[in-house]
Amino acid sequence: MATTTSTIPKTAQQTGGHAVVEALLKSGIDTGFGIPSIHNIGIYDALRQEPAFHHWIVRHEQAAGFAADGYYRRTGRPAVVFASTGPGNLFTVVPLLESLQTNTPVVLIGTNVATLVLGKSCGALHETPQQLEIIRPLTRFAERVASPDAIADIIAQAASAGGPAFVEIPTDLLIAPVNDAATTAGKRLEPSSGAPAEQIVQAAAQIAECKKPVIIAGSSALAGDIPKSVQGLAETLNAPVLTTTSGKGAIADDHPLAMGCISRLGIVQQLLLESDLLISVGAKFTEFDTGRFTLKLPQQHIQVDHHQHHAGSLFPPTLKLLGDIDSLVKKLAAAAKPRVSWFDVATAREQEKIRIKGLNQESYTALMLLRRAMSRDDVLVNDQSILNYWASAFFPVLEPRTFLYPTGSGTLGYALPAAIGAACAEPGRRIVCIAGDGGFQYTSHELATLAHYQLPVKLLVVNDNAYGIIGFLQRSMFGHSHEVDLKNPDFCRLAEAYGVPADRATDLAGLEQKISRWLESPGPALLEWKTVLKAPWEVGAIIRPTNLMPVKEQR
Ligand SMILES: Cc1ncc(C[n+]2csc(CCOP(=O)(O)OP(=O)(O)O)c2C)c(N)n1
Ligand SMILES: [Mg+2]
Repeated sequence: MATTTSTIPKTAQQTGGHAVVEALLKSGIDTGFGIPSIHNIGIYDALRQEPAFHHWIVRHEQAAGFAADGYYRRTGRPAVVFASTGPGNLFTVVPLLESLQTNTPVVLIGTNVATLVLGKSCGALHETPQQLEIIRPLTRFAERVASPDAIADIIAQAASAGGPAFVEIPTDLLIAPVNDAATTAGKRLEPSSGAPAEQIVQAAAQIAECKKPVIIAGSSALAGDIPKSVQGLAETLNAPVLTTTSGKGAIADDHPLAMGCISRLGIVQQLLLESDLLISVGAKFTEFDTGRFTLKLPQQHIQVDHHQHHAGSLFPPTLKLLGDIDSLVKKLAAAAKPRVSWFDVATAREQEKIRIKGLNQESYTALMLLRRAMSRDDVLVNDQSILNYWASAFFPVLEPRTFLYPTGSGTLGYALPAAIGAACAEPGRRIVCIAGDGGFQYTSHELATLAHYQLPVKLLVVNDNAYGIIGFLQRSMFGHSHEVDLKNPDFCRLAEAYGVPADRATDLAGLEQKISRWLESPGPALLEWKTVLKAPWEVGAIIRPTNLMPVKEQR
């Protein structure tokens, strides 16, 4: 990871706050999102003096967490969240959950009360019982700093934790002097060791013996050169490539071997039933993607992943290769002999397209309009709404790291702040963001951040004045809906009050007419689409699984 050198003059007295910023830069982290508070002002004073570090203020610590998550997913580089003792830290727990479940590295630098009153239950400001223990389960690494001299080492470990990490610093340590030598130590957590050579030989033999290989790429297949290596393996084997929802983009959807996302089941299930070997690469098989765990995998399943953490699932592999994903995939490709194709991807996809188009659903048409209006490398950030479920299943993604989706927690309110994180990663990059009226209101205050930095985030709010998907579920299970109707504000006036230009479409034709002006305007823009969409399960675009399958019945 590239590191940045601090520009703070070394003659000045170094404090714990300086040590934090310096250690972050040394660990390759130069971007953070947060809110200053009485307990972390020591850090903010160091940030003031450090132009190499890019800090973005948001309007809620939850948004800082989602922004850091979005920043990583867009760039592959971790960002930091600065939060304060108690409420500030606790507001980040849902983002930490999202990042944990998707192995997204983010570093929460949070404070605690001063050392003198730590653990005393004496009514100190923001005092929170067992703060470290509340947050620890949502991280891959959580540690309290006991002295300013320990800051550098602990931050270096946090930055290399391979998932969310929490560094808790009692507030007094941030303004206490630091021993200069100690801030340069910085040890990193060891990466997981590679798979033994015999396992690679075994995997290569299984691949050579199989007749109908399929590849599924997940979010860990988006990093670095892995997409190219996966494509190389697929081309050698002439194997169709599927992705998980968070792995969308690991292969360009217009590649001749790309078979799209597993969440749409149907054609995916047919392909997997025909196949005799699955190679999954950095993929997690979630309930959402697998039709409530009902998806049937081929008899043989070679799982390639980079860490034990990532491997646990209700879909156990028959052979597990843990280690550096890129080199493992390259080794498998080098050992494989070129073969002819066993599955007609183009025909299968064409037939599916005709079927889905024939359902005449506005959701699908709108997504195709959007795809045509967006460039290949524009980014789409999702919330949890009916249009997002369609996007998981059917939106074609053409580049790695251009499709963000809260698959880890399934939380509402992810899209706008994660889009902000993605937008901060690359000035000028257009980020499209889709949310429903319900989900949007979880974090709509972040319109202020959009306007503040004039970020080119184009927000589509699909307004059905309802928690629409829940209404569908209720009607389908109980025959009635209850407590799903919403009385909403005027979203256009709301956006305009924040300084974000807004427009409204009241039907699909209006959407089509307004889409290019909305996407091409400079800076942020909100487009409200008033409509009532049908869930993909309601119209048979995805066959709805009825029940959770017991684990035994998976194979
Ligand atoms: C934090 C959180 N609370 C509740 C839910 C359950 N939930 C999933 S989708 C949904 C409805 C969202 O409404 P909206 O954003 O308007 O999208 P729509 O379903 O109407 O398309 C709800 C309540 C959730 N996913 N996350
Ligand atoms: Mg809605």
